[in-house]
Amino acid sequence: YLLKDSPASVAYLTPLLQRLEANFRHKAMVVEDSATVRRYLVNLLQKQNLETISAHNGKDALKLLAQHPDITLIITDNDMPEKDGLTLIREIRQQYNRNQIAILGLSGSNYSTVTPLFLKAGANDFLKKPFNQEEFYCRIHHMLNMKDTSDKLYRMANQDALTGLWNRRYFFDQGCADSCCKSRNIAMLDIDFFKKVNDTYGHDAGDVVLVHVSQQLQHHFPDTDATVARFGGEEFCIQSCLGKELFINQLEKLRVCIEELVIEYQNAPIKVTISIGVASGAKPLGELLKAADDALYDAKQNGRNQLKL
Ligand code: GH3
Ligand code: MG
Ligand code: MG
Ligand code: MG
Ligand code: MG
Repeated sequence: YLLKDSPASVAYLTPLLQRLEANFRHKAMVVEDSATVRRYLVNLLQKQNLETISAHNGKDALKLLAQHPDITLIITDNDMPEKDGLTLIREIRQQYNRNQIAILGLSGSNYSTVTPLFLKAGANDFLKKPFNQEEFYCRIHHMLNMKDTSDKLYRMANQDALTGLWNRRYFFDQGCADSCCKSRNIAMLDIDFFKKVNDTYGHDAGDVVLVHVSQQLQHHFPDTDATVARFGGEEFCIQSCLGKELFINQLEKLRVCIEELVIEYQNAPIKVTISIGVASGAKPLGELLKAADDALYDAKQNGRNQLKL
C-alpha cells in the first residue's frame, strides 16, 4: 500500500516502518452500521498492525469503549441507528480529548456541511466516502504520529526523567483537581544522609539509589490509590485517599523495606534509610504539605529512619 509507489530511499521508508512498528501500541475501533464496510475498514487497519475491534452503532461503541479504555483511535460513520457518529463523538469528548483518543469521521452524507460538523463535534479529521485507500492510510498515520508526539510531550512535562515518577508539576495539578477528595493524606519522604552516598560512591551511584528507592515507592503505592512524585533531589511526596491508618501502615512497610534493601552498585553494597513526615485532613494541599514538611523535620531531628505525624 503506502510502500507501493514510494521512492525506495531509506529517508522515505524509515518513518513509515517506524509508524508500522509503533502501531502495535495502539488499539482501534471501527464504528459502522454496514457490515461490508465495517469488515473492509477493520481489514485495512489490521494490515497496518493495528489491533482493531468494531461496533455497529454509536451506542454499541460507547459500551465497547467502557470495556476497552485503552482504545486510542476511532473511525466512525455518521448515519447509524440508535446513535449517530456526531452524537457519539460529542459524548466521547466529554471524557477524552483529541490527544487521548484520535477520531476520524467517515461519511458518505452528501451535504457540504458534514466536514465542519464532524470537526466541531470533536473529530481530529474527516474523510468522505468513497475514499482513496492511500489517503485513508496517510490520514491515519498522521493522526497517530500526532498522538504519539502528544503522549511524549505529556510524559516529558509531567514525569521525572531519572526515576519515571510523577514530577512536582503533575503533583500540584492533580492535587488541586482532586478537591473532591474530602480528606487526604500527604507524606513527605527524604533519603537520610544522601550527600554521603554521593561523596562515598559517586554521583552515578547516587542516581542508582534514587531509582531503586523510587521503585519501592511505586511498588508500595500504585497509581490506583496514590500519586507518588519526586519533588526534587532526594525528596519525594505521596498523596493518597487511603484511610489514614492504612496509609501509615503502608508507609511503615515502605520504610522497613528500604532499610532492608541492599543496592548493588559496581560490587559495592549500598544501604540507605528514609525519614517520613505525614499530615492528614480535609485541608488545602499547601497547608498539608507544610504540616508534612514540619513532621519530616521532626523525624530528622529525632534520629532519622522514622515516621512522624
Ligand atoms: P538529610 O538526612 O538531612 O536529608 O541529609 P542529606 O545528605 O540527605 O541532605 P542534603 O540536603 O544535605 O543533601 C542532599 C544531596 O542530594 C545533595 C545533592 O547533591 C544530592 N542530589 C540531589 N539531586 C540529586 C540527583 O539527581 N542525583 C544525585 N546523585 N544526587 C542528587
Ligand atoms: Mg451508515
Ligand atoms: Mg536537605
Ligand atoms: Mg536527605
Ligand atoms: Mg533533602
